[in-house]
Amino acid sequence: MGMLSCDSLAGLAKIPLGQLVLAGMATFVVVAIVVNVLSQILFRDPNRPPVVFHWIPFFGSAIPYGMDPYKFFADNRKKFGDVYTFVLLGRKVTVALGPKGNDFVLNAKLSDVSAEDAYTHLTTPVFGNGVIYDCPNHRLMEQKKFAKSSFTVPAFRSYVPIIVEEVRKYWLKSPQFFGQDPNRVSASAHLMTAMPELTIFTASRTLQGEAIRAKFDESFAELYHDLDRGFTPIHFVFPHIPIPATFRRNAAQKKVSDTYMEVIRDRRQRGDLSDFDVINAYLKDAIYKDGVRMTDREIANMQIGILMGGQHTSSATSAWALLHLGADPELREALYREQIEVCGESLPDLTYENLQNMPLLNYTIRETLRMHPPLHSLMRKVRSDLAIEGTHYVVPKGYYVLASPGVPMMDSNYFKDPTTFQPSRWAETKNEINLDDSAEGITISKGAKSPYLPFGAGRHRCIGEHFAYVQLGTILSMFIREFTWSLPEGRGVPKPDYTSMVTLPSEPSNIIWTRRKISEKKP
Ligand code: X2N
Repeated sequence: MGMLSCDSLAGLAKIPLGQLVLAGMATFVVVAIVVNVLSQILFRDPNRPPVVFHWIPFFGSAIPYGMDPYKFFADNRKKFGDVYTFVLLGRKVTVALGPKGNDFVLNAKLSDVSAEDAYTHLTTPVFGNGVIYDCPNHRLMEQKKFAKSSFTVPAFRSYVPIIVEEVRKYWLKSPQFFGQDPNRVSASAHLMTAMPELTIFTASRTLQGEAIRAKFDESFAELYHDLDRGFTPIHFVFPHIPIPATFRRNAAQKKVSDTYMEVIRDRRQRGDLSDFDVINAYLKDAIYKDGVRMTDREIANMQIGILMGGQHTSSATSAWALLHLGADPELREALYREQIEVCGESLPDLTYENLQNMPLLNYTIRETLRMHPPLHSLMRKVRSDLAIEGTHYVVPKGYYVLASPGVPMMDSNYFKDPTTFQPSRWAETKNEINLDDSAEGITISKGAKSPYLPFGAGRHRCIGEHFAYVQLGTILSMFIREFTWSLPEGRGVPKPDYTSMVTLPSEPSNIIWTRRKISEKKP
């Protein structure tokens, strides 16, 4: 020890400062890693879920989780079972897998967990203040109710013809879908451009009205694009990271919100609230039980949330559905026959009632959501120490809990040949999935214990499910009636990409479209 003498100190003085600082930092990192590794090996609290081994503190398992969450969940399930904790960029996240895990996270008591504490850093800069995850949960519960009149059968009945019209308009102005050229038989279109556009046009027109829809032909598309680029896993981790995407997100939020406020004032002035859209729904109903009225700003921000919610999830789902149909011509033709059986040989414009009579179409959507639920991780932040039933584990306050409904949806214990896209599997299943828990031989009836939860469960369950089925059903019907299509040569359905907010196809799939009417006339 006496060796650390004047000699070595004198030696140190000769090393340039920069190198000393670097060496110091390197030493710090090495010590941090060693301490982190040793503490994982040596200090295992039997009352905490096991921790996924990671070399680098803070960073933790960010890379394997971020690259392929389902592989990460499966690998660690083999080691630890259904419950374990991993470190994600400074957060401790306890995963709870399987139907019971879904129930544990999604049906947890309000006093125990909070969605807003988990999500607000990401969503509030995008949606704006005062709504969704930027308010107490009882406010969100009422905000969901205020929107209800836009998600009723009469509303859906009015939406279907509007979506039909929007899809036609889109094809006519998009050269990728032949544009105005009546004679072209085949063309190719980039799916991940087309589906987000079709989704935003149809959702904005139905849920927010003509005035807002019209703005997407001008400035709004670019502004929403800026909001999208601020709605990423990076912004979940670092909400205010000083990069251009963040500044643009903030500027776009103000402009978009201001625009909605103008439309809101205009609507109020004109006093015509007859359409079913969500702006009207809030103009009519948005007074909380305690007498507090939602402000125009809050109603405006709600519109952003609703459109962002519908946008990513629906456009990803329609893209996956078209990809699977492109890979399975027989299924696509069966869907075409269903259109004719239900609507008649001349295929008059689709109605909401028609959609209700198309089981294969609805099974196709259901199957797409089984294999590609848009959200792979649903999180809550723990507010007070949470015991996990049937174990000795306690998840402490400050941790996150994570449910991944997609895990049982791709598990052979619940779905035969889970990696095969097979809409007909749903014909054999009762509407209500009552899981027979084989381990305990008891039938579980509670909602969140279902193995099929693409729309979540509990108080935060999706309110957009039926709208999604109407929107997807109508858009898919339009494609099925008009085109045959196939995947680029030698390609199958692409692998998923998990690096954005929703699970997307990893390849920019250029689909080859052929128009039925023309190709069937000219043999
Ligand atoms: C940097 C790869 O990528 O290692 F939109 F009104 C509107 C919030 C859900 C957050 C999931 C973190 C992933 C880090 C990867 C509305 C319709 C909603 C529902 C690490 C190197 C949004 C999942 C956060 C993945 C973090 C919030 C959506 N219906 N829309 N390293 O939901 O509902 C809405 C609701 C979520 C997350 C993640 C990484 C109501 C990497 C490489 C990189 N997360 N996360 N919606 N990671 N890497 C929505 C729920 C609401």
